[in-house]
Amino acid sequence: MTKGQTTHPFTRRQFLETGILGATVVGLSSTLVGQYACTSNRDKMVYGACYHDCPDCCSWEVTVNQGQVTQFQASTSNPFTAGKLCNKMDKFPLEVTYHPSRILTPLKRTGPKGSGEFTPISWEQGLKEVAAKVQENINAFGAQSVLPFGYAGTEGLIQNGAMSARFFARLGASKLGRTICGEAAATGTGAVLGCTTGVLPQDCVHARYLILWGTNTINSNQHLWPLVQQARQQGAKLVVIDPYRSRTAQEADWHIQTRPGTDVLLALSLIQVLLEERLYDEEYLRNYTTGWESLTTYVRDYAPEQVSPTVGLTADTIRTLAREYAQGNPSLIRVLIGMEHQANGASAFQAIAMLPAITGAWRHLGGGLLHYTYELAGQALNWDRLALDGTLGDPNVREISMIQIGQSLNDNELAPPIKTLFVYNANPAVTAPNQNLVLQGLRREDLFTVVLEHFITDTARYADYIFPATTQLEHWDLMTSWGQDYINLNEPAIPPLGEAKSNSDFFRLLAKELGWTEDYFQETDEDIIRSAFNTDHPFLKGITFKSLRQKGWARLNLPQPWIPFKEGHFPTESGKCQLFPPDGVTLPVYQPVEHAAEELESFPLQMMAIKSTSHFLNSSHANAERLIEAEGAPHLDIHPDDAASRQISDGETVLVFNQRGDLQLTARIGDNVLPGVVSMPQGYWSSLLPGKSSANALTTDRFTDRGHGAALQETWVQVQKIG
Ligand SMILES: Nc1nc2c(c(=O)[nH]1)N[C@H]1C(S)=C(S)[C@@H](COP(=O)(O)OP(=O)(O)OC[C@H]3O[C@@H](n4cnc5c(=O)[nH]c(N)nc54)[C@H](O)[C@@H]3O)O[C@H]1N2
Ligand SMILES: Nc1nc2c(c(=O)[nH]1)N[C@H]1C(S)=C(S)[C@@H](COP(=O)(O)OP(=O)(O)OC[C@H]3O[C@@H](n4cnc5c(=O)[nH]c(N)nc54)[C@H](O)[C@@H]3O)O[C@H]1N2
Ligand code: SF4
Ligand SMILES: [Mo]
Repeated sequence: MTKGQTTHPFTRRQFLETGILGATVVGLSSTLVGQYACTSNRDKMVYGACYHDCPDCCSWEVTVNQGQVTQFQASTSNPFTAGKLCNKMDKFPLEVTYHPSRILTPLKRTGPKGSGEFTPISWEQGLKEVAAKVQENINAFGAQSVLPFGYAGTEGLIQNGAMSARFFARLGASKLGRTICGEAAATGTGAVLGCTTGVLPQDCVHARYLILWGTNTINSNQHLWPLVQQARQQGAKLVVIDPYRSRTAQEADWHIQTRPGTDVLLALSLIQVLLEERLYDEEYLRNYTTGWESLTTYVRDYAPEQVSPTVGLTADTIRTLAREYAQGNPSLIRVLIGMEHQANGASAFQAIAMLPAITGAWRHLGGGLLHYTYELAGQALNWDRLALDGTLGDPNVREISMIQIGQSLNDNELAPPIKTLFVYNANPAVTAPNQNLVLQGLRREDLFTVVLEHFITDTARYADYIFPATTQLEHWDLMTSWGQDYINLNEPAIPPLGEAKSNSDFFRLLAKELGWTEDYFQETDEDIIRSAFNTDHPFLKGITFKSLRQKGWARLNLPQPWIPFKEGHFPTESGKCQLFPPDGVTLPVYQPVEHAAEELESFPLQMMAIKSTSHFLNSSHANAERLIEAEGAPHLDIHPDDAASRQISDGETVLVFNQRGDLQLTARIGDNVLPGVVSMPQGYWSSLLPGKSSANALTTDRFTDRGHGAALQETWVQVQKIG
C-alpha cells in the first residue's frame, strides 16, 4: 500500500460538511463560536494548546459535537495568543487531524526501504512482531544497539517523552544527544548569566532600542512581533542583525547585514567600543559582574577596524551601533536560535550575553537580554515525576548525537552497531544534516526501524513498521513554553481517529508486550500530569490541574515587575554576571573553520539553509496542499555578482551542489544575501521536490564550538546553470 491509500473512517467531505472549513477560515471570529455554541446543547468546549517546537505555545479552544471537531480557534482570553493562531496552524484539524493521507492503522513495509510501500496490519500483530524483533536484536547485539530518535515534534511533556523516557531507560537503550536546537545557544548565554531566562517577552514593549539578533521574529516568533511593533509605536528603534535579509530584516529601521558566523567578532567589538568610550555603567559592572578587567584586556584586539573586513561591516557602522545601543534606554537584545547553527555559535551567544551587563541595561524593565523562558516552568513543575529520567536506567549508556546520526548509522566500527531505531516526534530524513548519509543509513537492510507518525514522512518511508500517532486534539498533554511564561493543559477534544494511539500508549503497550510489569508503565497520562503539580513552588500558586481544566491556560505567578538582574542575583556560582569565564579558558572566540584550498575552490559559496519558509514548521506541514502552494517552490537567494559570474538569470533553475549532494532550485537574484553567500529554505520534503533532495542534502554534520550544536551553516557549495 502506498502513501495516501490508508482507509479513513471520516472523509474530507464529511469533515467539510460539519462546517469546520467555514469555521476555521474565520477561525479568529469569536462571534461564530458564540452562535455555534448556542445552536446545540451537546456542543462541548475543550481547551488545548499548540504542540509545535515554537516559542509562542499558543492556547486554543476546540468545539466538539458528537466526537467531532466543529470549531477550532485561538484562545481569545490568553493575552499572549491574543486570538490568533499562525497561518500554519489555523486550519490544523483539517490539515493534520482529519487530513486524508493521515495514517490511521499500523503499517508494515512491503516494498524496498524508501519506496513508501506498506500494508495495513493490526496493532496486535504490529506490537507482537516489533517486540520479537527488538528482543532478537537485544539478544544478539545488546540493549545499546537500540536508539530512540525522538525530538520536539510535540513539545508536550507527556507525548514528547514521559513514557518513552521510561521505556528506553528500562530497556537500557543508547541515549540520543538531542542538541540540534538550542544547546549551543544555551551554553553561550548560560556561561555568562548562569541561565537563559532574562527579560520576559511581554516586557519588550518597554524597550526603546531593540535588537533582534539572528532571529526572524515575523516568521518564527509571530506572537512577539505585535509587541515589538508596540515598542516601536512608543518610540523604539528596531535593529535586525542578520546575514540574510529576512522578512523581519526588511521591516527593521536598520538592517545590519553581517557575514555569516561572525557575530562573536561583532559583539566583542561592540564591547571594545563600549569600554574604550566609557559607555558603560560602572556601578553595575563593579557590583554585579566578575571579570571586567580581564575582559577589557581581552577585547583590545577586537577594535572595529580590526574585525571590519571579516564581519563585513564598516568600522563606522560598528561604532554607531555601539553608541546607539549604549544610549538606548531601555535597550533590549532578542536572540533565539539562528546563529547557533554556525561553527562559533556558542561563542556568539556568550559574547552577546555580556552586552546588557556592560551598559547596565538589566536595571530597567524591558532592558537586558530576551532569550528563552523554559527555566521558569522547569523549576516550578515537579519535573522528576514526569520522566523519572534521573532515577531510572543506567546513566552510563552511550550517547549518539542526533546531528551525526548519518555517521553513526553507517559506522562499521560502532560497537554495538545501531540495529533498532525508534523514530517519533521527528523527521530526520529532512531535518538532520548530511541527508544522503542519513538516507544511506536508513536504507540498511539490517536496521530495524519503527516510526510513530501522523503521515508517511520522508523518514517513515524507510520504516519497517509505522504506528499511527494521535494528534494534539486526541491526547492529553501539559505544555510549557520556551518563549513565554504560560502553561497549558491540553485535553483530548475527540477520541483518536481510526486506530491512532498516543506515543505514551504505544510505549505502554510495547512494554507490556515485552513482559515488563513495572508500576510506572501503568500510570495514565492524566496521572502523570496531575503529579507534575505536586509542588508548592510559588510560580504555581493558584495553578492546579483543576484550574487549568477550567480555563486551559495560566500565566506563571512570577514576581512583577520582572527585572530579574536589577541588582545582580545571577544564578552563577559567584552570583554575578560572568564577563570572563571563571576557568579562564572558555572564552568567546572566533575560530574560522579551516577548509582545504581545493575544497573552497570547488565550493566557493557559503550556504545558509535556514527556516525562512512562512508556511512550514521545520518539516511539519510541508505536505499540506494549501501550505505548499502558498509557500511556492524553493528558491536559492544569490547575490547579483555571484549570479553574473555564473551567467545565471533571475528565475532560472540552477544546480546547487557540494561533496555531499545536489539539488535544483530557482535562482532569486538580489541583495537578500551578501556576495559569496547563498541561502535556501529548510523544511521541504525531499520526496515532494523534483530532484528528490532538500536543503540538508548539502549541510555539514560538524559540531559547533561548544554545546554540541549543529554548525549547519558551515556549508560550502557551488552553483551552476542547468543546461
Ligand atoms: N515559520 C516557522 N516558525 C518556526 C520554525 C519554522 O520552521 N518555521 N521553527 C521553530 C524552531 S524549531 C525554532 S528553533 C525557532 C527558530 O527561531 P529563529 O532563531 O528566529 O529562527 P531561524 O530561522 O533558525 O534563524 C533566524 C535567523 O538567523 C539568521 N542567521 C543565520 N546565521 C546567522 C549568523 O551567523 N548571524 C546572525 N546574526 N544571524 C544568523 C538566519 O538568517 C535567520 O533569518 O523557530 C520556530 N518557529
Ligand atoms: N538545514 C537546517 N536544518 C535544520 C534546521 C535549520 O535551521 N536548518 N533547524 C533545526 C531545528 S532548530 C530543529 S528544532 C529541527 C527540527 O526537526 P524535527 O524535530 O525533525 O522537526 P519536524 O520536521 O517538525 O518533525 C516533527 C515530526 O513529528 C511529528 N509529530 C508531531 N506530533 C507528534 C506526536 O504526537 N507523535 C508522533 N509520533 N509524532 C508527532 C510530525 O508529524 C513531524 O513529522 O530541525 C533542525 N534542522
Ligand atoms: S506554530 Fe507557533 S505561532 Fe503557530 S499556532 Fe503553534 S505556537 Fe502558535
Ligand atoms: Mo528548533
